[in-house]
Order: sequence, then C-alpha cells, then structure tokens
Amino acid sequence: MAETKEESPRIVESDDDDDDDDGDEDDFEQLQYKVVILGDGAVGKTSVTMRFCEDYFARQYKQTLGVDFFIKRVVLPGDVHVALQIWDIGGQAIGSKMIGNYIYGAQAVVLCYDITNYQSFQNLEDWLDLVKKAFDNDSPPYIAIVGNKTDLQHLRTVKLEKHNAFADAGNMYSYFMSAKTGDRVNDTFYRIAADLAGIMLTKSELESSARVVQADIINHPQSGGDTTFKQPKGGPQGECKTIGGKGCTIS
Ligand code: G3D
Ligand code: MG
Repeated sequence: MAETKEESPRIVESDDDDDDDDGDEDDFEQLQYKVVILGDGAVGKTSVTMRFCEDYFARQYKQTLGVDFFIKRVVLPGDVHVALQIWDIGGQAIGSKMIGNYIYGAQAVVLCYDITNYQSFQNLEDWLDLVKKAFDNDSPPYIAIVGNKTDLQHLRTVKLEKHNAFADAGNMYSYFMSAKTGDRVNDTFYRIAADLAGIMLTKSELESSARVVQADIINHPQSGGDTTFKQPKGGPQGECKTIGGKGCTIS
C-alpha cells in the first residue's frame, strides 16, 4: 500500500528558515504528503495533531471550525526528509459539501476514535465510506485506524479484537496512542511517513523517532509558491489564519 519514492509528490526547498537565504547548496529534496485526520468530535483529533506538531497537550480546545492544517517535517533513515501536511478536519466540516474535497488528494487518512467511546468506533464505518466516496475510482490512500486516549485503559469500551477485526477487514494500518501522555504519537506518524515514502524501519529506528523536527508551513494555499506539489482538488480556500506561525485555519 505504501507508495514508492519515485511516485511521490516532491518539493525542493531549503531547510533554513531564513527567507532571504538563496544559497542553493543548502537545498535538499523533500517529500511532502497530505495526511487527513478524521473521526467524531471529541475523539482527540486536534489533541493528536497538536501533540505531534507542537508537542503540546491542552486540557481544553475549542471546537475546530473548518479545517486546521499543520506541517511537520520528519527525517527518515537515509536522510530522507518528509513534510507531513496534517489536515485536522473540524466537526462542522463533516456534513459539509467540502468534506470530499478535503479528503481527496490525501496520501494518508487517519481514522481516529476514542477507545472509551464505542460510538466513535462504530462511526468509523461512516468515515471510511466518506473516504471511499472521495476517492471513487482512484486508488485509495494509505488508511490507518487510531485508537486514541490509551491513558484511559480502565475506561476502555472498544475491545482490542473489535479494533483488529475492523482494521483487518478494511486492510488498514492499526495504531493506538494517547495525545495526553504523548505515548506512541510521534512513532505512529513516523511510521506513516516511512510507509508512504516506501522506507522500511528497524525497531531501533522506530525508537529513535524522536528525531522529528519542527517545520513551518510550506506550500501555503495563498503563497502561490512554485512547488511541484500538486494541491489537492478543492484544497484550502478562503481566509487563512496563521496559528503561532505553524498552522493554518481555513474558514
Ligand atoms: P477533536 O479535535 O477530535 O474534537 P479534541 O477532539 O482534541 O478537541 O479533544 C476532545 C477532548 O478529549 C478534550 O477534552 C481533550 O483534552 C481530550 N483528549 C484528547 N486526547 C486525549 C487523550 O489522549 N487522553 C485523554 N484522557 N483525553 C484526551 P475536553 O475536556 O476539552 O473535552
Ligand atoms: Mg478538533
């Protein structure tokens, strides 16, 4: 299911934050993938995104309106640089006509549920249907199912067997994490990045996934940047607000 490096969208950009740096010798090739996080409200989509992109967990988030997106760069073995463009889809977007457009063009879709909320797990069927519809006749993206809130094991209502059966039936990748404690968050996204890039990881490489580094947003929808990354159909439109210089909200 993982794409080969050759087929992947690529952009070339400097890893130096300094805008006026035109030194070509600092440029490197970088893969960029769109990763869409879907799931019911309150399963922890924003928390997971913030934990991965900012290493931060807030006790309270306001409901995501529209779509927030962030870019995080990870460095894989072989000095392969991957920028993950994470789309955190807000509850409101779910019933909107735009949802298919948000999903379309994703190289990976993360279906997120709360292990203490059985309904949120059951509703993944509907989320999966939306993904299938969005891709229609196109080849489907990498799909992962994530059980979040593993710090609340004692309140778990979704049995492991149910999770595994659903993942197997849909030929999906399977992960668990806690945005609250940060457990398995980085290594899950690191694995996804490696799978998309077609890179096999050893156990020790997975364990060293702490090498995740911060990246600013690139391929900004209004930047008109000349990159070879194909903007997804119906991609971000409308007003774009920068959050702490790293994320972007489409409203
Ligand atoms: P959403 O983006 O899917 O709607 P949020 O979900 O990220 O806004 O999170 C919804 C609630 O779940 C938040 O609590 C958040 O703190 C909590 N949460 C998210 N991830 C975890 C986790 O891993 N463990 C625990 N225990 N809680 C988590 P509030 O209180 O604001 O509703
Ligand atoms: Mg949210």
